[in-house]
Amino acid sequence: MKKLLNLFGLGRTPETSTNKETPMENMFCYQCEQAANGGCTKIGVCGKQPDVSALQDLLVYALKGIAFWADKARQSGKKDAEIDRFMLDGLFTTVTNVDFAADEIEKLVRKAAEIKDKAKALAGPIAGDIPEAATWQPAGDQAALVAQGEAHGVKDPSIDPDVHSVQQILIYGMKGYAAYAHHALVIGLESEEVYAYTHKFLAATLDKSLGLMDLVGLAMECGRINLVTMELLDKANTDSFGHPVPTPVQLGTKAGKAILVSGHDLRMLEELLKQTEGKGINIYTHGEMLPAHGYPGLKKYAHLAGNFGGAWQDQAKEFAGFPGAIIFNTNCIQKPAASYKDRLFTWGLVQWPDVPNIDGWDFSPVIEKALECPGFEEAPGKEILVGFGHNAVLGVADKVIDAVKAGDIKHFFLVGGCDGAKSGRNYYTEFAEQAPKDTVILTLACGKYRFNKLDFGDIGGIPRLLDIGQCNDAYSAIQIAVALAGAFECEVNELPLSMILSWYEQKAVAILLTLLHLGIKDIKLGPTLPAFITPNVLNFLVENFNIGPITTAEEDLKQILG
Ligand code: FSO
Ligand code: SF4
Repeated sequence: MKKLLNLFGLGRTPETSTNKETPMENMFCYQCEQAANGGCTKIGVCGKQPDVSALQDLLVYALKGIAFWADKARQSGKKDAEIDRFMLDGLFTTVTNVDFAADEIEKLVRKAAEIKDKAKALAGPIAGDIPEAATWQPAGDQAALVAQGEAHGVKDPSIDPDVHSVQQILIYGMKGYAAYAHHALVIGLESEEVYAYTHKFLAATLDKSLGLMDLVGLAMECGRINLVTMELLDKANTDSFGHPVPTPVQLGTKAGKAILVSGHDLRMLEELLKQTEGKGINIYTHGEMLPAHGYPGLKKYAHLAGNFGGAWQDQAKEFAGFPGAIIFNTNCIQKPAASYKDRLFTWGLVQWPDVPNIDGWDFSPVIEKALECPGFEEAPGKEILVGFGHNAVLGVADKVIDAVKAGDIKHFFLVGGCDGAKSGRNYYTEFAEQAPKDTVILTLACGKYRFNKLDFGDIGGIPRLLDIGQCNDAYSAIQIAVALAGAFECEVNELPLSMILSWYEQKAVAILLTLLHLGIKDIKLGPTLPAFITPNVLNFLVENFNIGPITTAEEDLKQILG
């Protein structure tokens, strides 16, 4: 166990497992993999300032108060669309690399106070104790709000550390699925079940009577709700844009003006494509937008020209070389460098101080900026393949199954998840490179940029690297695994399939909870374990799911294929 903890990098910061207050802290946040020494305490490694951190903490506190009343209201059959939808905005706003603007978060906190009063009126008189978060009122100015946020931060020494750890896992899982539910809502699909559980889960974090295993049960349920949400988003995307089909994507550039779109929201990309049609502007995808090229309803636009750059953490050095306008429609935005800040925009909930935000559907300022910029010369490049969603892969299931039965495909690896800046992430490149030639690699999310420009060849016409899509397309990966298990008349855990996952932010937490809810075992996780997992909770995960840390590509491949 001690070796395991050391491998995961646990035990490095005793205060995160004991919740002990440490003097001289300006803030405390440990929700993402970048967390400095178990928690960012001076300023976020992501660039989050202490005032923004406190305001985000206050927003989460306010959401808990809303959830308390909304959950009670639902128990008596009453609900309200504005309350439900506000929960998604609030949770998504606090996800890593989404909103860095104190003024915008202040607006949301004040709105949360109004929504709480609305939810309270909806619930009507109730019996029993009412938690402080449900009666909280916002202070007068931003500095006082920050002080309130500091008083309601992540740490809570009054709670047992293991209970607190699982509470945080639950909250981070909710933040993750709130992002997906938000994308589906933008397209017009929402789920009563997702809303009902969102209130139930957040209200549960205020309930002092719940023990460790109650919360573990809720965290597993959160994994189920994330699956429901990913299915909803899959339906929203495929109903709107068709099922992805295998599609080559150009990594070079076309002559002409250019706009770069980074993020996950496909509906926003579609609207921009419509508004730029015939204007001599080419649209390029960045980061998690890459899978957009596989959707028939998006690839039909001839000016969806290609993909530029790699994963999110390389934006500062890559964007300097993009001669057009750049827009983020979701995470992961970083502090803009002066070399491109004057042509940067955000959309929707994404905010950076002093960077113009498009609130709605009029992209004229972005288009005007692109027309002012020089644009690209013609410079064709390499092509990579995307578009292997569940429909495309299951369409050739017979071929895949025959290849397995004939011994041509010996093993499948799902090598996916988020990318990040740590050097240990080279593991994923090495793993993909060293995977034997008779194995197939399925990939998804931005972690794919560690190896998606390499040539892997094919096995009897089946590409050895299948890009399933964005992180939410973990839904597709699950569909593929379940279908293969059905074909081979076995459980998913008995398939020749291993999951090698990388995590960075809270959507990865939601997906991990989904995999645990489905009973998936033997997951290898890296580059380090979340700082919000205590040794006892880790022990639980190891004993029940045999989760292990990544070691080296050689060792892990040997152990898996042994
Ligand atoms: Fe990456 Fe960022 Fe998809 Fe995340 S762009 S890190 S899990 O937001 O969403 O994989
Ligand atoms: Fe640190 Fe991550 Fe929190 Fe940013 S989101 S403050 S990097 S733990």
